[in-house]
Amino acid sequence: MLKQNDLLARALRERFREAGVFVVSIVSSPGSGKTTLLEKTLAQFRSECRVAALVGDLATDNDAARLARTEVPVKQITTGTVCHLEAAMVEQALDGWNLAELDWLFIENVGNLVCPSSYDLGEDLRMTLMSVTEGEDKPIKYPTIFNTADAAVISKIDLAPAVEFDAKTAYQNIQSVRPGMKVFEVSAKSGQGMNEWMQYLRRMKEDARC
Ligand SMILES: Nc1nc2c(ncn2[C@@H]2O[C@H](COP(=O)(O)OP(=O)(O)O)[C@@H](O)[C@H]2O)c(=O)[nH]1
Ligand SMILES: [Mg+2]
Repeated sequence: MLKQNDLLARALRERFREAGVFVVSIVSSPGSGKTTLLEKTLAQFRSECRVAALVGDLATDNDAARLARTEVPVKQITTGTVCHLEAAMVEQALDGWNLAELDWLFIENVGNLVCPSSYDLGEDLRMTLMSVTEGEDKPIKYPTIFNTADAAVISKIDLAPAVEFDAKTAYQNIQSVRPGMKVFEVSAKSGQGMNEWMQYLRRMKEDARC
C-alpha cells in the first residue's frame, strides 16, 4: 500500500515539475491554524501569482469554503475515516485542473500528527505547524511528523504570553528530533512573521517572478 503510494507520489512530483507548479503541503494537529495561515498566504499570493489549494478533512467542506473566499481555485478532499491524504486522493482531486496554469499549489493535510507522516504526496515542500497552545513537547512526542517535514512553523505566536509558551524548550525539542530544522514564528492573526514565511516560500521555489 505504501509502496504504491510512493510510486504514485513520484509520478505526481514529475507532473508538477513538468507543469512548473511548486507544491507545498501543510501538516499539523487539528486546530493549530493551517487553514488560517493558508487563507492569508493565498490572499497575498493571488495578486501576482496563479495559486490553488486542496484541503483534506474527514468530513465537511468548511475549509474549502473558507479558502475559496480568497477567490483562488480550491477543492476539498473528504477522506471519510482515513486520517491522512494519499497521493491517489491528490491525483483524483486534480482532475479537471490544468497544472500548467498554476504557479503554486497548497495542500492542507488532514489534521493529525501521526498518519500523514508516511504518505508522500509528491509535494516539493512539507511544512509542519505547531501552535503555541499545544505544548512545547509535541516534537519529541511526535518526532516522525517533524522528521518528514522540511521546515516548522510555530503558529499563533500572538498567544505565546497568554499560554506562557517556552520558546527555548520548543526550539530545543525541534532541534533534538531534526537538527538544523528551519523554524518560523508566525501569527496569521496579527501578521507577525508573515513576511519571513512568504519570503521563505518564494526562496524555495527559486522563481523570482512567482
Ligand atoms: N490567536 C490566534 N488564533 C489563530 C491563529 N491562527 C488560527 N487561529 C484560530 O485557531 C482556530 C483553528 O484554526 P484553523 O485555521 O481552522 O486550524 P486548522 O484546523 O489547523 O486548519 C480558529 O479559531 C482560528 O481563528 C493565530 O495566528 N492566532
Ligand atoms: Mg483546517
